[in-house]
Amino acid sequence: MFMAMEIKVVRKILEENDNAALAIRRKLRSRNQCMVNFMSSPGSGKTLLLEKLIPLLLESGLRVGVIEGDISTARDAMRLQHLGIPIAQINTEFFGGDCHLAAPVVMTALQALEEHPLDIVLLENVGNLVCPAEFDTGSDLNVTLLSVTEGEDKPLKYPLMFRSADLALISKTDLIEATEADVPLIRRNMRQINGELKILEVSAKKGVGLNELKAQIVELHRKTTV
Ligand SMILES: Nc1nc2c(ncn2[C@@H]2O[C@H](COP(=O)(O)OP(=O)(O)O)[C@@H](O)[C@H]2O)c(=O)[nH]1
Ligand SMILES: [Mg+2]
Repeated sequence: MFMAMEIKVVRKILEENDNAALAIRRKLRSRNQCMVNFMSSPGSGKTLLLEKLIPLLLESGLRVGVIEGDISTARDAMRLQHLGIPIAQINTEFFGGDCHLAAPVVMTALQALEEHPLDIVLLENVGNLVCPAEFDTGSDLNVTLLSVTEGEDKPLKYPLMFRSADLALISKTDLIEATEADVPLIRRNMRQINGELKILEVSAKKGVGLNELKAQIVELHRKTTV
């Protein structure tokens, strides 16, 4: 009985989330914007990647805004502040300490960015390889990072995160030698979980793969907007 009720509650939460995600997609289309959701474990390199990627997008003439999701602190937002772009910070500790960004919260952040004319919104989800994959944020592209320091087996151990991704980034490739990471095995494990997954190798530190990533986002913008 208790179990049945619990399942019902979870279903209701996910249903509400899906409705909010739908509203976000409508809002993005009406504003001629697209949104990209970056997910990974804490420390895989999401913030540094954004810091290096955003100047390339700005150079292409695209107006970029960021939604930063964290349980606590505005540290990542502060790291991006020097780029001079609009940033909305969400701290989930004020919404029950969620380990992910739920769509209703993302909607609030989008509303906070509304006064700025933007083409692209980049969303840095809460660092976690499990929960963010369960909640549709209304984004047009889900990007999952896995750094070469995390172990080749992680796509197999955390399959939902790789199943819900459109694009996987194997990050920190400048550390391949030091970690002796088996990149072909990481790729095989990712593809075993999601045969459709696009995979890109990047090093934010050394600037590797960033132009390819930029090109994918420019193309996404072209496809989703008029
Ligand atoms: N060697 C190397 N270190 C990186 C790279 N990207 C991020 N880092 C470092 O990894 C740590 C975590 O990065 P951060 O961007 O905060 O990851 P996040 O928690 O996913 O946002 C920091 O010390 C970064 O400087 C990279 O491409 N190569
Ligand atoms: Mg970060």
